[in-house]
Amino acid sequence: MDVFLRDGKSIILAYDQGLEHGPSVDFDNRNVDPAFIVDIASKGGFNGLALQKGVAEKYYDGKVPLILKVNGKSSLPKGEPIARQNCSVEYAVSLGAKAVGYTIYLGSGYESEMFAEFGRVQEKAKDRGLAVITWVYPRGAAVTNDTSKEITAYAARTALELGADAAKIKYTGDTQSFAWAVKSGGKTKVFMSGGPKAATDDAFLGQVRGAIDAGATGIAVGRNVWQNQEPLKMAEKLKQVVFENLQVEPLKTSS
Ligand code: FBP
Repeated sequence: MDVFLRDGKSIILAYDQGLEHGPSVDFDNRNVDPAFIVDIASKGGFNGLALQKGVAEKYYDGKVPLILKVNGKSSLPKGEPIARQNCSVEYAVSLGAKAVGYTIYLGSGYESEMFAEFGRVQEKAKDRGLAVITWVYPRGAAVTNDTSKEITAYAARTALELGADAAKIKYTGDTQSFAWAVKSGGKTKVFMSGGPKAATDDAFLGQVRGAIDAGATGIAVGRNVWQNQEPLKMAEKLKQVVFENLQVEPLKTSS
């Protein structure tokens, strides 16, 4: 994971929403272009960039360490969520990835299939010297609240138990409860996931402050950066909060 860290902390830019949500939900005329995001990643000083393989093949410029998402799904199927592998670890290596990313829907009726597939991906990635980052999102009929203290801690712990180097999980809404998730993750580094764009920059920065104060290693976010009218200014503020301890009121807002 060291390649993704600066002084033990990290800001990662995520751009797989084109697959996960579809272009008409999240994108405008600027951020629909992957080149716009790849440019933000390097100019904004991000420590990692998460892409699906097709975007990486055509747009990745090698400037920011790549996290290759090796599974994913669209938003169209209904029912219990499952995201299957769509890219091999070997192919991720050939694209220059320094880590693989894998989403697990904790609590889904298909959870055990994702656990098994993740296990195979994790072992191959370790063999090839890649870091393993898992997006652990509690989801499905069995999950009533995906940002509670209990379920976020379960998400972080699942990542530890299954061998991930880092877990990307939703924010609980306050520092104290998120600290339990960070503690539950043990040596698996915890990253806060962003969620839909917050009402104001300060509202989002407050969440980031809260997560970092809780002991999170960093953030792995997308929409709150590249949907911002001034993504590079947002990147600067994020770096101040994460690396320079800028104080922002840790707002009690959930992602
Ligand atoms: P955002 O910061 O834009 O929420 O991105 C984080 C992320 O995990 C993406 O990598 C992924 O595409 C998306 O959220 C998944 O969102 P959802 O919670 O709707 O499945």
